[in-house]
Amino acid sequence: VQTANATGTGNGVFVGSVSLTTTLSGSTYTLKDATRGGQYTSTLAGKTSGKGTVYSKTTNTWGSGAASNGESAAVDAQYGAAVTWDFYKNTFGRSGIRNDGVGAYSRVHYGSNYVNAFWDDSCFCMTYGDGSGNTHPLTELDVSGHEMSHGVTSNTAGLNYSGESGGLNEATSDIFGSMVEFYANLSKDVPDYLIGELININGNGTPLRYMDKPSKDGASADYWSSTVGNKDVHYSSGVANHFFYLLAEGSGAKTINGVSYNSPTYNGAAVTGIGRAQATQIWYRALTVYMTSTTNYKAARTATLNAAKDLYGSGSTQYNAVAAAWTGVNVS
Ligand code: ASN
Ligand code: ZN
Ligand code: CA
Repeated sequence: VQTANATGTGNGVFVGSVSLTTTLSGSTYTLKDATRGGQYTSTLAGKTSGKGTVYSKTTNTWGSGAASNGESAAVDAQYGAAVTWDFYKNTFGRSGIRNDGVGAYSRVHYGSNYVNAFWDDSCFCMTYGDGSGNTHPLTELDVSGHEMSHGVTSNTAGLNYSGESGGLNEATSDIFGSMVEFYANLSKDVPDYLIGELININGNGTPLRYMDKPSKDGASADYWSSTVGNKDVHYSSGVANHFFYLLAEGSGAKTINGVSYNSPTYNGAAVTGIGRAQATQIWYRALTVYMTSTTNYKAARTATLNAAKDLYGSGSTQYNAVAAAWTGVNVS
């Protein structure tokens, strides 16, 4: 049989109506994208192991937008993998999570009432649960970008997943997950500095995390302290999430895409942001060139200053903004 790329239409739970590159083999379409390293999406149909069954059918329209249609979560996952691929390719020239042109596959409908999503290096794959009541899939775009960025981190800096390096690992995923959201710029998932704002994981409509002021979640750290490495990595990440927000957007009150932020600083001194594009380049270069498995917050300051020096020069506006943003989160 002949195999060719095709252009399908998806209707996801969170992404809305999107175009998907699929594969036509004979008269069967599969949710597989040969233009992005062969990335595909399969269903585990409630199981918790195995590669699952790749989505396939004789028409090239997928999902209905409703979570009750199992294909809708698959559309989100396949689109999330595509946008994450494009973000890394077009922002940094990185070809896939390992920079080897190979796409990661995604599995949806993992287990029952599973309220999480995760990256796994050993299968080189992404997995999503269906959330509480199996009605709230975890397939939001910033979650896709977050989880697949764990793969990038483990193939580059290799930040250990505990202590301060674990917080930096988690923050790297929140930072790039959010930048994937800005890259996609969907009208149904308006880009923001909130993590998981659409999946209603807390049951009251609040996001999982806030980058402008991480303590708004009731547990994350806004500022470095000598005990911050004792916190869960999803809370010690707050220091670096806050640093990145300050670097990109600056301190104080700001409204972006209709969302209001108010980012404080430790010393009360104002920080002027340099914009998302340059902040993103600085973090990526720090991660891929300077950070190692044991990088802590102090070393992250040095790593990002080195990256800013390489990219924009020592003493540049960008270099000085990196220093000011770290000082703003009590990392000196
Ligand atoms: N969703 C979680 C995370 O990426 C999974 C985990 O605990 N590693 O942080
Ligand atoms: Zn994570
Ligand atoms: Ca978000």
